[in-house]
Amino acid sequence: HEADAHRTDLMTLTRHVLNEQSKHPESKGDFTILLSHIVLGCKFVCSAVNKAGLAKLIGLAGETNVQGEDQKKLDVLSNEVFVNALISSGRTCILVSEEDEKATFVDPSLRGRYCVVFDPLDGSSNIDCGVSIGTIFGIYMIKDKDNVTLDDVLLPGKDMVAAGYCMYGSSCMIVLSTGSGVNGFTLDPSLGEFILTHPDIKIPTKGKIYSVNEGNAKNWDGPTAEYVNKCKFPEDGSSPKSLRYVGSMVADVHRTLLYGGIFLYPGDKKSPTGKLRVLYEVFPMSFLMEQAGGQAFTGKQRKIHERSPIFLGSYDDVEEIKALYASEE
Ligand code: AHM
Ligand code: MG
Repeated sequence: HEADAHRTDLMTLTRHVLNEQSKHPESKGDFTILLSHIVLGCKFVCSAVNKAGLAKLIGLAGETNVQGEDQKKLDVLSNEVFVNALISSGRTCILVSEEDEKATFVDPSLRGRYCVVFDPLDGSSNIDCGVSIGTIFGIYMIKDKDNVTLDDVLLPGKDMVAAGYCMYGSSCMIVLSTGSGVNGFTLDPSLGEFILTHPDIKIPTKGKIYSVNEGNAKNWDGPTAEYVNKCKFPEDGSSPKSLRYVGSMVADVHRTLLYGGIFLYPGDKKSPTGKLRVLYEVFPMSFLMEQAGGQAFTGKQRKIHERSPIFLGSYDDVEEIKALYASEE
């Protein structure tokens, strides 16, 4: 019967993307090939994260990354794996990684039409204690692969053709949007395949959770402070929201996507542009939120490692904080 059919007729990520691409007669399978290389990177990082304690992979590699932070071995490794996988796919032309100061322009002989912006291993402060971490990526498509410049990736998030993340948590999951909804795939370790487990994810229109680093409250601006205060002391007689904050963007956004609520990393007096990076953290997550029926509002920075405040989550919850910022102007 039906349950058995599901067990023998698996909707893998590759099959799902092939199905989606077949709706576009002009597609030549390039996108499917690109994604299968991203999936390879995710599987490698997943296996490395799971073995990290055992293999003594954890520890400082003795290098600092472009933002001057200590770089852990796993970050270096993950970056190398993704860069190699993306270049060898033959489908990319520009890569922007959080770990590399400069964008990588792929050799013309290996060039394809896609630009990938990514954070290979986000949530570095959580690596050593075994808390969920993740990979975040966004994909742009260029018109002319023989004539590429950095401007081809310095584009608004809404111009992405796809975005997603992989969470290395209690299970390994890829959440992906190619511009028609959001789907979640869980790695079946015995098969080494990502199987569609969360079809057509829709975020609840309102949630009961807010997620923010309250340790920064001293420096918050008016609207953020007022919003968080309202979460705790609602004026309309509703119950207060619960606070959940992992400190790993992928885990915090994943929970927000599934349970609803709001995630915020605002700008404040100390860091007016917040902490999270526009291209490979803020834009892909905003793309996913909007595709899931939620919303996101961000800044407008346009340099490869630039930061921006971010507020994302359930439609109604984001609407509230947007109104507070609008009334300030
Ligand atoms: P990282 O790139 O050094 O890992 O920093 C990004 C992380 C995000 O995953 C998370 O949302 C944020 O930093 C948490 O920052 P904070 O510790 O300031 O709350
Ligand atoms: Mg990061």
